[in-house]
Formats: sequence, structure tokens, C-alpha cells
Amino acid sequence: MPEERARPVENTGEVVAAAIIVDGRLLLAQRTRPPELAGLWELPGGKAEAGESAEDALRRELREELGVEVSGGDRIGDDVPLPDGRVLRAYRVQLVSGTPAALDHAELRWVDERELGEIDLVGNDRGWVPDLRLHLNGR
Ligand code: DCP
Repeated sequence: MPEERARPVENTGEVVAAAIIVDGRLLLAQRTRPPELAGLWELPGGKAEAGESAEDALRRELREELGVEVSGGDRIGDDVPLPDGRVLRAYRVQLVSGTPAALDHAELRWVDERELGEIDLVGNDRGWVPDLRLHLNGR
């Protein structure tokens, strides 16, 4: 039935972003695209696929973009509605194995609380800074 095919699959509307904190520093990644976001820093992540849980999307995206294995996925900060109708959500994840590499970004940087306040984040991620500070302070 056409209605069956047209029904949206759960989770297709989410973009996941990961807060990886090691030794009091947060991992940020510098975007290469699109042109209006290139050069700005973000929590790495990406679009969840149809039917994929947020935790699975985080595991897949970080494997693809950073070459690392992560676990967990407790929410951080507020939902950020994106112009295309998706919703962007941040999650705290734990690094399980591997050393992050910039496989899909221009560069990676581990920032402390002060540096987080100074770096040029993508606009969508800026609202998370107060929550990220709490996590960097060991909460
Ligand atoms: N986004 C954001 N902040 C983040 C992560 C993503 O504002 N920390 C935004 C940028 C894009 C949208 O979410 O508008 C989707 O992110 P990506 O382009 O990074 O997602 P993918 O990696 O899945 O996209 P693609 O593989 O199509 O490049």
C-alpha cells in the first residue's frame, strides 16, 4: 500500500553528535564542508540511518570519521532543530579503543574548558557549551 511505503521510519530525523572527553579535554573536529561550515569546529557525528538507534549511529559515525570504537550515549544539552527538519542531539560517549584520526575532517583538537570558550564552533553546537563545561569539570 502506498501509505505503508510512505510512513517515515523511526530515527531517520536525527543527527547525532559525540562528546568524547579524555583527561579533562573534549575532542573537537574541524569541518571541511559545506563551504559555509568549512573551518568551523564541531562535535563529530552525522545523520542516523533509517531504523538505526542513536547509539548505533554514534558507533558507526565515529568508526567512519575517527576510526575509533565508542560506547554509551547519555544525552547532553538541548535538542537543536535543523532547517531540513532533522533534529541534532549531543551524546556523551566513552572511547573504547583506537586513537581518533581526522578521516573525514580537516583536523582534530582536544580542548580544555578555556579553549572550548575560544574556539570557533559551528553555530548549532554553541548552545551546548555550558553543559560541556560541566562535563569537562568532571561532572
Ligand atoms: N551538524 C552540526 N553539528 C554537529 C554535527 C552535525 O551542526 N556537531 C549538522 C551539519 C549538517 C547536519 O548536521 O547540517 C548533518 O551533519 P553531517 O553533514 O556531518 O552528517 P553526515 O556526516 O551524515 O553527512 P554526509 O555523510 O552527507 O556528509
